[in-house]
Amino acid sequence: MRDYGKIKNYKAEGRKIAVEFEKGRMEVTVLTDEIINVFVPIWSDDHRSKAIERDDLERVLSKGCNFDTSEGSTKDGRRSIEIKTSCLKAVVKDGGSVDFYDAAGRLISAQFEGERVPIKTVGIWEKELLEAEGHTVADTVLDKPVSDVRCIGKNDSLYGLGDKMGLLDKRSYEYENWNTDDPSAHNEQYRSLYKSIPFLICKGKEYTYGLFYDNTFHGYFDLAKENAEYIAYTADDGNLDLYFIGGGNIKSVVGNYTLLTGVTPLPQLWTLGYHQCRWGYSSAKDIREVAEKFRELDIPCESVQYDIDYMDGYRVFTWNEKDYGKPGELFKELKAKGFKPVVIIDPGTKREEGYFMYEEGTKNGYFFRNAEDTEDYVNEVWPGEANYPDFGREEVRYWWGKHVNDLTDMGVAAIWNDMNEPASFKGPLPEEVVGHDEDRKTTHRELHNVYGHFMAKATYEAMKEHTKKRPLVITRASYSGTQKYAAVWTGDNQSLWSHLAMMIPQLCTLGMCGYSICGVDIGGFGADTTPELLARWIEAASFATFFRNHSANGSIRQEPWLFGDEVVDIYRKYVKLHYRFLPYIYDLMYEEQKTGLPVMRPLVMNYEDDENTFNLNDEYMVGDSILVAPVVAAGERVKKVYLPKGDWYRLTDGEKISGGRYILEEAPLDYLPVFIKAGSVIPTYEDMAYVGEKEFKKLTLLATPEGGKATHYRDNGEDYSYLDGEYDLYEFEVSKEGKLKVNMANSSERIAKYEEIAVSIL
Ligand code: MIG
Repeated sequence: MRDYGKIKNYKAEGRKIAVEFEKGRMEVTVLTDEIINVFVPIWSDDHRSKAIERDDLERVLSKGCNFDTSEGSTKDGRRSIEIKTSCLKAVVKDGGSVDFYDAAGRLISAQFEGERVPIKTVGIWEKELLEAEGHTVADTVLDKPVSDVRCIGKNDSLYGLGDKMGLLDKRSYEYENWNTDDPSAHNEQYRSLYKSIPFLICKGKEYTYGLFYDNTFHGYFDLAKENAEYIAYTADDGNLDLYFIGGGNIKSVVGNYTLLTGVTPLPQLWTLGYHQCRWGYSSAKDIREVAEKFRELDIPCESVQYDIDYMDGYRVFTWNEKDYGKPGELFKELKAKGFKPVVIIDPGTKREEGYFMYEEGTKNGYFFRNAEDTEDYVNEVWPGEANYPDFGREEVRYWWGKHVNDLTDMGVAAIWNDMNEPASFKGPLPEEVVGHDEDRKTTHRELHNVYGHFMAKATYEAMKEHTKKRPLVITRASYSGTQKYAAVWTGDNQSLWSHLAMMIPQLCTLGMCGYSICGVDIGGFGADTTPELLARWIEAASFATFFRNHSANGSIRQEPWLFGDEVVDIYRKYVKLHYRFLPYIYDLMYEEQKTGLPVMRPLVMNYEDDENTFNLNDEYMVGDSILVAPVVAAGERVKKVYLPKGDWYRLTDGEKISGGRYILEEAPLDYLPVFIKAGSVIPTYEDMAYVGEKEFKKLTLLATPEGGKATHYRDNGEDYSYLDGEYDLYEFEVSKEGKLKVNMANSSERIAKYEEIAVSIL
């Protein structure tokens, strides 16, 4: 239990209240009326946040805030300091506990002041036996330098933590934040994956709040697993740097979290389309054949991506001419057919005399140093012995960025960052490995969880500056705030039904953590997919913002045409469905710039009072208007669908169905249950083979018989001219009779106009 002794004094300065205890100190800072930071300087006097950068902080502070500070005492006679805004009240007490109250004066998050009692007690000898047998026995370490244990309600739900496995409601799980590349089949009790996002949402009956523990060191969450009464966050090092986030509901908590750490920037339109990939397209011929087959079979596609095979001996920023021809040649050839080149880049840089990356990096001291700081640190990845760029330094990011520019000069349209946990074949990087956070020398202990973050930042900033287009960077590892720089995918899943099912909570959770552009490997990366699994997977993923089929070398190939005509037809149908709704997805991304709310979201985000949604794992919503209920179980031909209160319309036949209940939906293999909420107006496009194939001349507004309103955004889909007003903003109103009224809230003559805007009543 935390005990800093009695409060000695406190001082309010601007937004900050510095509290001096007998045995420690704490700063409470009011950022907005809905965000209060509690900072205990255990490791450093300043925050050293990687998630909240200077621009982010300015944006937050520009919101202004109002609060009062007063002294009081607790029921048990302890001295306390109360900091009260219009929305929250933080109460700092003798001993160092901090409680939070909402605007109605309800205690919503009290510090747990008892002793933690682990539920599992495995004796040392038992542990040895179990481990000898091959079992992993995790230590329950309670005594960590950074610790925050908070009471929660018996029935509270918990959401968040990024890409972690497990159900949507993370209650009763335990997790670790330590970015991990583990190729075995990710299962429900995995404690860590590739990303570390220490952001949680707690939802009780009468309150919802967020907890963001901004700390990049190895962190641990016990989410009411060891004890139903509390949740515990601990870390090996760093500060206790808690942002308590109010707002009253999930949407505003997510909005506040993205206000703090940034939103996913508006992407280029094409990036939201379909992508094909495989580790093992090992020549120009492979890529060309796959690309052509998509056109031939009339399945829309934007890119056939280049995995590590395209490099010369896995040396980053090189090109394997033997198998892929002259650099840029294939790009040009496929560009004529509408394909955009997307290439993978790993951080591990081959150690080899004469190789330019090695020479430049070594000469300038751009790589991580060993624990003694006597020489560059060496481990092994795909190219063999490799060094790790010290991405925390601006100079190193700039250097890396110049090579990224060489790629974009060659024609590369998007970059995919892999292995940036970072992965290492010869055991993990020791925590003492030396690197930097900007100019400050530090160790991997602090940097590990932000390695991918800084790499993504290096890549994004270079692409943005150099190409003047909105970059697509796809990263595997990330931290809070990386959403400003990159889209994410969930790494190496497998062709398993359980992994298809897991996609829904995983992507919904990433969305609740600010990652509005995210996806999983459709069909499954490892192991061998089956016709039925692939069909159900493309259906289930058809509204994903990162929409890519990818598979591993060594597994069976995963292009849809290898699974027979039925699968090809299903595949085409759902890729086309995705493109039909592309303007709606893009509109949601436009909205997301302002609200931070994701495209794909769990039902609980939209229907927070409906307990049937609290842990609904096999349905999701796209914005507020579309409900998707994919079949994610083998052999299932009837889907149990929960429709929240209100009226819904089945997309395929327009039948009206009243909600607030479960329905059974016949779901043959080629059918994805999709329902449109009454009162929706949804912009849709005509068929296309890829974005850019033809002008968007016709927009069809899909509306329910009630009519309704929609805002529709259109820009050139590529660059930043929209920031100078080069966009059209349509306000549509469809009457009950199906009559359309159009108002332009913004209009630019540089943006092409629709020749026809039609209304289609469901
Ligand atoms: O050690 O580049 O998650 O998407 O195809 C495997 C090869 C390295 C892991 C990525 C996967 C990619 C693969 N990579």
